[in-house]
Amino acid sequence: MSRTKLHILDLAIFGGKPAFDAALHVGRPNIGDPQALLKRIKELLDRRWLTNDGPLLQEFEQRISGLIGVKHCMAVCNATIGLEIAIKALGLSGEVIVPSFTFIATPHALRWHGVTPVFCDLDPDTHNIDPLRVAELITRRTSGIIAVHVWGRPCDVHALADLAQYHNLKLVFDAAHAFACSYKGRMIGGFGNVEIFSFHATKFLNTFEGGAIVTNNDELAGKIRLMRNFGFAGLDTVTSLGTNGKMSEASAAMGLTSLESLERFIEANRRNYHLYQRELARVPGISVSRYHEDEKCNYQYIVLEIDEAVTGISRDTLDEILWVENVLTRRYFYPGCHRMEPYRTVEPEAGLRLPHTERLAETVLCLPTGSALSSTNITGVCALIEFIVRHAKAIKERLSMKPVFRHPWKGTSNREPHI
Ligand code: T4K
Repeated sequence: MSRTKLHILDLAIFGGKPAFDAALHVGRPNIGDPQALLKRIKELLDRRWLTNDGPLLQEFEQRISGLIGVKHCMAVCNATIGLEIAIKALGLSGEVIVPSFTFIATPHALRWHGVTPVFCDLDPDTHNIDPLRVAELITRRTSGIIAVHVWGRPCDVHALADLAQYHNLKLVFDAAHAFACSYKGRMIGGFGNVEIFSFHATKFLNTFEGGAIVTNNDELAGKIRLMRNFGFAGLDTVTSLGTNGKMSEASAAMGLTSLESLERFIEANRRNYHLYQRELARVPGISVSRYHEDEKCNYQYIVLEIDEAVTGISRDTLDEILWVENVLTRRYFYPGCHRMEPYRTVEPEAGLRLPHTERLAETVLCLPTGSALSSTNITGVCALIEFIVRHAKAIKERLSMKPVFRHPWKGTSNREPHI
């Protein structure tokens, strides 16, 4: 249950009691059947086989391949290492075109390997990299494109594939958000040279930490398998450079258990999405980004776009007010990777050629969702947002007059308490 606000002084930012007693998080993990997980953990302990291509890992990889309809799945310890292995295996060098509107892992994986990420603007309707803008950035130094299926909504895969083929570029999809989603009826995972999923705790399907590299290319898959395990091709034979990208048996156990609840997780996210859509439809200036429901979606992000000219309140003020009410919204992917280090120093004016990215980074707000959230939580959050927008003018006036209660973790650090 949430506390109803009758007057703006009831808002926690002005000293009222927070709407929610316990924090509502974006990225609260979905947990499958704990008994099934514990059984698998007990069995793996009994087997004394904890990592290095164990039976649970093999089963997990087969399940993913079958589900996605892709030939090869190499599970990894996280998607960032997955990206790095893909970058090495494909021999990316020089410049690679990436969106700036993504999690910092995407450009960092390139830069970590001495490759320069060239930031590209997005399509404001889809939030994904715009193939027309990609085309303008291709130079003789370009070796590839890493596109991101932001929020699990597919990129313009065919246009990017045409571009990559015409210019002889490698094409990688950062599919961290897009497990169990489809593009034109085909599951994401089989496009480009390679795609990478994330199974981090905050993703709708998790392995605690983890990810997977998927491809239909036999030769590339062989290379990636070796690279994931230090380049070992036998007990004491190393045939290539490699790293430790292995997923543990405990993570695979979590993955298998999570997969058994996959449909339940998607259904919870779908319900939440529809409820948010319905409840927020009456709030002027706030729109919930839409999923294309003729495709398979995982609905794992609830993404608001806030039009301050209509709401009368900025995204950042709304975010700050909601935090003190215990609604821990997230400004993904503010301020845009091009405004973060080391990229900001390299190209301080990058924002000038990324107008859509800049606007979106200022207007997007992600709301809590997932199986841990009840429908009363959602109606409570929506009523709160409606109240704030309805009283935007008075709230802004009051905010300009008085010192306010700020969330203790806001401003100093972006980390929340472990609750
Ligand atoms: N590419 C893209 C496009 C990505 O979005 C990501 C990751 C990657 C690549 C790299 O994937 P991995 O290498 O991580 O597999 C979170 C996640 O840590 C990150 O995986 C994710 N994207 C990103 C979008 O979100 P933060 O910095 O926001 O995490 P944090 O710790 O602030 O947690 C987010 C929320 O989840 C908080 O409200 C707390 C809650 N939470 C978190 C954890 C870990 C829980 O309730 N329980 C938990 O166990 O990055």
